[in-house]
Amino acid sequence: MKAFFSDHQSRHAPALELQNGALVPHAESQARVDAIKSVLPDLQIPADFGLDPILAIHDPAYIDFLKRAHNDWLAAGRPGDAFPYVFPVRGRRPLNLSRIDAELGQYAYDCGTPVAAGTWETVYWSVQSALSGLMHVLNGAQRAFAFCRPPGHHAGRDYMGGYSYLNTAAIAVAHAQANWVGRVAVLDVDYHHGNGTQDIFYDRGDVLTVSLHADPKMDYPFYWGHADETGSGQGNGFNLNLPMPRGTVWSDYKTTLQQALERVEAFDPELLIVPFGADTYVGDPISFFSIETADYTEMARMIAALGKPTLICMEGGYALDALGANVSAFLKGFEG
Ligand code: SP5
Ligand code: ZN
Repeated sequence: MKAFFSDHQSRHAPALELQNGALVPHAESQARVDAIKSVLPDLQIPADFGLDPILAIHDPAYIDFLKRAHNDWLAAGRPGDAFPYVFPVRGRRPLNLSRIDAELGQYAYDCGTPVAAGTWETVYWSVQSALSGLMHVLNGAQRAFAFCRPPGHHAGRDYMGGYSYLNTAAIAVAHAQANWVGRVAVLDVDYHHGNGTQDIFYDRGDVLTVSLHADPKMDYPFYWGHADETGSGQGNGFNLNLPMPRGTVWSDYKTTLQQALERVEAFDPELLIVPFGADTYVGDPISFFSIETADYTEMARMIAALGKPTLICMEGGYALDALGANVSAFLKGFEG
């Protein structure tokens, strides 16, 4: 299957993140790029679809902020990556503040998603990879792999978090629907709940969002991803969360995936988008499922059996020594 990636996507290189009380080397590193590239010898350079598809999902003020945040940080005399440290929680009135720290807190919800020097360029091209994969599918291919990096599924209309800045899968949904596509299903198989995607489509009945993930009672992102979040208004019944306990092995994951696939089948989408995270892998350094490399092939075969045109968007996966093999095992399940 065709895979899309731009070398601009290598620029983003945040040094540190705050994890469990310590500043540690950032898990979403450039080494991930090398690991995945090593199993994808024939990467296609994405076309440039411009800003409009991004603005179909994201708040223009947020996009403006992302473009200049790191420069504003440097202009304030700060070294390194731009980090938030104070957040406008519950009920703070909207204020038009231009102090970089105030803006960072307004647009971020965690301390793991700093804006680095090359962040804008990288996230812009990550979106273009998703859109190029999408257009390949809309032009008749049965599937495509968008090697999106950094991840996207935690980003909302006007917020970043979870290493995500622009929601690549959501932007692909909007662009598909700006063409000829009606119903789109998003089946998220990253270890973490796809909170940004859920938020963006929560009141929509023409976009089904399904996420299989670690129970947010125990794991990031905590405040989203619970089973009773089912959608609102027109979207009531069109969001399905399937949380699983830490330690989940493939045989149990498989049963839950079957449930997810039945829901997708009943929805009968014209297009399927799969945010894929290899952080469900048993050896992932920040996650706690027990999926083995070979299991990814069966996981993908089950998804492919739906027979829907499918765009796969790369999300997480941090076990550098196995990341290439896991991605390649997953993609293999879609072939033949
Ligand atoms: C796209 C994606 O996978 N984002 C994940 C963001 C998770 N950030 C918080 C990770 C906290 C991990 N704590 C476990 C430490 C184990 N030593
Ligand atoms: Zn993840």
